Amino acid sequence: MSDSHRFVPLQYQAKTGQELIDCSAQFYESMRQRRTVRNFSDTPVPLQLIENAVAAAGTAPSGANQQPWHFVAVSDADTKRKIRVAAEIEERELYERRASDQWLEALAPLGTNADKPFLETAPWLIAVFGQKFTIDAEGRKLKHYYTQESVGIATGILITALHQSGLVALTHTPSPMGFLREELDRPIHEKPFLLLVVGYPADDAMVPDIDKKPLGDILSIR
Ligand code: IYR
Repeated sequence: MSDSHRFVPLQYQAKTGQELIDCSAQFYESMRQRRTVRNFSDTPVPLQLIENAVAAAGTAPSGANQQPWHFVAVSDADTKRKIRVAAEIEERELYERRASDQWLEALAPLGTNADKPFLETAPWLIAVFGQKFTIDAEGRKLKHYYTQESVGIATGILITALHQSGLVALTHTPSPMGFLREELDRPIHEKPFLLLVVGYPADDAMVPDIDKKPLGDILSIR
């Protein structure tokens, strides 16, 4: 076996019996508490928490292990303000013109509108970018495989890690999001995937009274 295709022993922490079941139940119990939050406190969040969460996201599986993602964590007030201004322009267009009546009806229970004050209030915005390809040292394009799936999985881990760190987040998709690439100086081969708004909840934070589907609706066993 050549060095570049080296294999190493798997580091696997075996759990058994009740321990396995307890761990899985505890994890579900914790994840059940996660809510998407739109009312943020402006209390600062240490950079270390953001770094740890992004490092966890970076452990995600990806097509051919190409890790086709980049994360930009923004706490700078001026950059956050510019992102808010650009996002609100797109969102106003969406709510007033682009969205179909059916879309607006689907959104109604969330109580959202084109105003996005949380883009300035929350201490961190994390812009997630996907790379359809990369450019090698000779300037050649190298295709990435399963970019959307890979970035989606990494973002799921990021959201989970933020929740486990005691933070709350909003998965925000101002559409279109092209302005994020320009605002954050990312290269042309990176496409914004979504924007996570991250911080602590406001003391009076409210969330919509909505449920997750019961297990029987999302799982079939055969
Ligand atoms: N991007 C808009 C609209 C929006 C769309 C969906 I689908 C949501 O689940 C939530 C919002 C906004 O952020 O308000």
